[in-house]
Amino acid sequence: MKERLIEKIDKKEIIVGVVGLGYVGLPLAVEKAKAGFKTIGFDVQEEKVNLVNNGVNYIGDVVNEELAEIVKSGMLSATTDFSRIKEVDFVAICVPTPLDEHQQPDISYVEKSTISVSKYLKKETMVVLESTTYPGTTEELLKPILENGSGLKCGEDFYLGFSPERVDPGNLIYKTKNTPKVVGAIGKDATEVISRMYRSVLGAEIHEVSSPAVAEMEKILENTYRNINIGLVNELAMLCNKMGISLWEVVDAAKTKPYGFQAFYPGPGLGGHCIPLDPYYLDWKAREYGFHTSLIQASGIINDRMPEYCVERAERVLNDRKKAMNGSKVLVLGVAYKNDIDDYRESPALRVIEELEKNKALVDFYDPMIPEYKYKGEIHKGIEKIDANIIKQYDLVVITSAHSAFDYEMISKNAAAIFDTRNAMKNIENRENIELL
Ligand code: SAJ
Repeated sequence: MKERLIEKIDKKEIIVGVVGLGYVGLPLAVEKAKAGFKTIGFDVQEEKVNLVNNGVNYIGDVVNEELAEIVKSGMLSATTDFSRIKEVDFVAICVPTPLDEHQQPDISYVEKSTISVSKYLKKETMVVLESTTYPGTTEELLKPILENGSGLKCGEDFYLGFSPERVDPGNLIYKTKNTPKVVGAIGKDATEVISRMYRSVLGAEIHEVSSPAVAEMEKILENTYRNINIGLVNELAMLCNKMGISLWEVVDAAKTKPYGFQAFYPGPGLGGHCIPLDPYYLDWKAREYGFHTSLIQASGIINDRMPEYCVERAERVLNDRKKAMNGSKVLVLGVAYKNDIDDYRESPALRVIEELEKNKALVDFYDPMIPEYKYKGEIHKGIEKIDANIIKQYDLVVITSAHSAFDYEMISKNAAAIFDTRNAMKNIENRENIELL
């Protein structure tokens, strides 16, 4: 099997399947097709499948023209028909791994996709999970499903591995193509062949590890590292405010150290579909070993508290101007979970708005990239635009995403008061109406 697969890889005869056409799967499918492998995208959402088949892009990190071209050439197509898995020799599973309402892992998307794949898995296929998950998922969950569903034997009839996605939405430098990738598979042959498949597509280092669990754990470490360091600066921001010190200035000073320090900055909380969630996959698995990941818990407590803390600080800004939060007009700028993207999943801004409304403030929001958002089943519509007259109408402007599209000079000149949770106003000289987190 190994030799035959290596030959098919080198001759680009491998048919690729990508399950899940989201912010990980679609860029990967495009890269595989661009590298000369006929690629079939699989998704349960007909709308995504139709957009892809019409060459219409919906993922910020994919180049519109590239998608259109690669689809037109016939190298990439999409389907909801999972029976076509029997056509592929390599399948990457890139489906969401969210948390449920109790912050417990929801592995159901991975499970369902793997069951679908297992029904049509044929001999001499490589199967790779890319979704961020707890260490053990590939060997304990996927392997038995694939073997039982297909009647095939892992390692003899198919290869199975884990290769974590590394996508930083909006990152203009590192894309799927040029970001180093880790591969951990069950058995040396599987590792060699799966790594070779990735090397034939990506122009970056492919780092092989000894098992899927090592690869699963390293991805969780990457994101937990960010989660905990953001928790650290959020906690220090609350302390520094009491001490009359700007943590932003402190971090900028600390990052002059050319080694051993990476700058993280406080914010209104942790957004996105990875950093706030992934560490809880490890925390959940650790308890199987009677182990509690105390730092993940501690960081979660701090990060989860930031939206409320920001509203308390906003209330103080109004109070300093003899205004009650109750009845004050507040404009929230930016609902995206981070700057210059149009994604609001897990965005802390939504909880800031919720808290402001609970305190009976009259809240509007404006985000040039997000005209409306859905939260707890309700649609929230933003105002159409901002200008000097509109800004003047509010008692307080709260900046929760520092989009570069905002005119910070205009906002500074016309806002009665500004609570800046992102240091977006860092270049504004006149600070008298600006309060910094
Ligand atoms: N944040 C802070 N302070 C910081 C950095 C980030 O409050 O110093 C906040 C952001 O505003 C955002 C959240 O944390 O709400 C997550 O931000 P992020 O910069 O980690 O970006 P994500 O979640 O879009 O993408 C991350 C990747 N980002 C970077 O490495 C910079 C990376 O961690 C993973 O490849 C990716 O998640 C993933 O898919 O796992």
